[in-house]
Amino acid sequence: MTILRSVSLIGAPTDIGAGARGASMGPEAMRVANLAQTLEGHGVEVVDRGNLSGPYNPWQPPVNGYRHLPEVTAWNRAVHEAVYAELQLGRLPILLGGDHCLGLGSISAVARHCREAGKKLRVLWLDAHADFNTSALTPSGNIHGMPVACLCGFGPQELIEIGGHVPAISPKWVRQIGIRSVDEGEKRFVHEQDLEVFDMRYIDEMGMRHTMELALATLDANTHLHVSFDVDFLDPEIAPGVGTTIPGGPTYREAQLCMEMIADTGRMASLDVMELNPALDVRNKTALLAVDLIESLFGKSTLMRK
Ligand code: HAR
Ligand code: MN
Ligand code: MN
Ligand code: MN
Repeated sequence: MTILRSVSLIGAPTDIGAGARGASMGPEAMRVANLAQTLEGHGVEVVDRGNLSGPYNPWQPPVNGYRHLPEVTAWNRAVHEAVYAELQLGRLPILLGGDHCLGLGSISAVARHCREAGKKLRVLWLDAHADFNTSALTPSGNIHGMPVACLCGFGPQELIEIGGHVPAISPKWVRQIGIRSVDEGEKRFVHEQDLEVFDMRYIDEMGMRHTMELALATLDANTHLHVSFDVDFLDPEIAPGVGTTIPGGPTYREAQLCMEMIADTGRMASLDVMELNPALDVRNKTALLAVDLIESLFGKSTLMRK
């Protein structure tokens, strides 16, 4: 196992791409839930780089199918540079969102790093949503519903070119897990682009173990594994602190197994923790749960293994 043991926390306190306010408080809630200290307890060296800054949320309606496109672009540029810098230092960046539009800045940086280092990339997208909308398909204009499409080259020029290479990634590198809310047009586009989606129906029928075996298959020593964890992946009964709760998500045990199987690969080299919304949480329980699951991602398990 070669889990990177030097982690950098990067806070991105904004809800610029979301449909509800409050994800801007996510990074601080993760700190209050003792993320750094908890990882240190597992032998991980942690540096907290503090928070990035960017434009405030003007809370405007969509323009040509996008809400806050200039502000979303500025935030994603800041995230891209910060994540890229940590990867160049050989560290494992944990992006603390912030809404999921910032997955674009983060993953474009990971893709750039991999391109330059001659590495393969696998992206695990843990989410209730496919986040594969375009300006023509979106019902809301909220850009947190679009980052996967933008990464694959479908979106406004200023967003798709953030990593300097269009498209930043191929849909073939992505595995989506936990999906249970996809808009009508988005659904057609997911099929057209042949995204590999393990939706909740699949997890119900085949189980989380089989799902993760497939999602993690064919990783090799030269693969960089990026995990983009949208907290609304989890069932809202256990994780109410998100802006877009969708019932019927993974249980506590299913989520733990998912994280433990990722840890077992030893390949995770970057992580996003997105959409945590403390304004909607109950006594910070969703942040505490996220910390608990991140511990498992870093190899905590009930008993000693191997
Ligand atoms: N699909 C819906 C839209 O585009 C909702 C997207 C919500 N996305 C997130 N992140 N919360 O996954 O508006
Ligand atoms: Mn590297
Ligand atoms: Mn998402
Ligand atoms: Mn989501």
